[in-house]
Amino acid sequence: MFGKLSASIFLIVFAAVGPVVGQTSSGDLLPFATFDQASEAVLNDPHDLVIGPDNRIYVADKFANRIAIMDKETLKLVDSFGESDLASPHDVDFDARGRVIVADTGNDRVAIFELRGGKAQLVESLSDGIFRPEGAVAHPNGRIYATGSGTGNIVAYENGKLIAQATGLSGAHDVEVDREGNLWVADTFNQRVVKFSPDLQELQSLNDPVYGWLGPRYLDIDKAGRLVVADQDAHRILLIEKDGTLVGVIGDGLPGVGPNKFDDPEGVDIWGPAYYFADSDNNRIVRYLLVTN
Ligand SMILES: [Ca+2]
Ligand SMILES: [Ca+2]
Repeated sequence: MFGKLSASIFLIVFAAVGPVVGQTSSGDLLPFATFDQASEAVLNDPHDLVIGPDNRIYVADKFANRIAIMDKETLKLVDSFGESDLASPHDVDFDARGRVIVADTGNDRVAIFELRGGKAQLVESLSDGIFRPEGAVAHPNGRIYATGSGTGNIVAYENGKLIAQATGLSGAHDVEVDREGNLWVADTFNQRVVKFSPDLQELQSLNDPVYGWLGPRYLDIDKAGRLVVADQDAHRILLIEKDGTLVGVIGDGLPGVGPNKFDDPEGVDIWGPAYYFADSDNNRIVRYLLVTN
C-alpha cells in the first residue's frame, strides 16, 4: 500500500519535474547571456566565425563566397578576401603561424591562406578523404582536422597528409579544440555533439534528449571547458557545462529577429565575457554578453 502510494507520489513528482529538463522549448532554462549588439545585415548566410590574431572577426560568409572581416567592437564590415578562390565557405580558423584555415565547402577542400600586407594568398589545399567539408580547425599539435559533411567523417592531416579518420558522423559540421587538446564535433544529423581524442577515438557523446537537438551546427568551448552550441534548426544556442549539464539557452525555438531571437543560428565564437554568433538567415553577426549575478 505504502509502496503504491510512494510510486504514485513519485509519478506525480516526475510528471511535474521530469519533463522540465527534457523539453525542447527553452521556457524553463534562462538565457546565459544578454543581447548587446547586432551588425547590419551586410553578410549573406554567414556560418562559423573566429576572432583572429589581429583581434578582428573573420566570418565564413557562405553565399558571398568570401571571408568577411569585421571590427570586433563595432561589428562593422571592414574587409574581405577569397572571393576568387572560395565556393560556399562554412568555417574559418587560424593556425599558430597566423595562416587562415577555411572549410571551402563548394570546392571540397580545406583552403589555407597566408595574409601578407593586407592581401590573402592561397598557399595550400587539403582534400583527401573529405567531400563537402563544413568544419576545419588548426590544432596546437600542428595537425589540421576537418569534417566532411558529405562523407560523414572527421579527418586529421599532418604535414599535408591524411593520417587518421573517424566515420559515422552524418552531415558533420563544426570541429573545435578544447583546452585539453580534445576535439568537439557537431554530428548534425545524428543529433549529438561528440568529443574525440587527437587520434580520433570517441571519448564522449552528448546525445541526451535534454538537449533537444534538432541539428547542432557550430560551437565553441570556453576556458572552463563549457560548450556553447548553435542548434540551427531549433533556433537556439545552448550552454553546456563540462560534465554535460545543460545550464542555459538563448532562443525560444522559433525563428525571429531581435534580442534572444535567431533565424538559423550557425557560428559561435567566445571571447572572454562576449559571445559572437552568426545569426545566419538574418545575414548578420550578433554579440551577447555573459550574464553575471
Ligand atoms: Ca569552426
Ligand atoms: Ca566555432
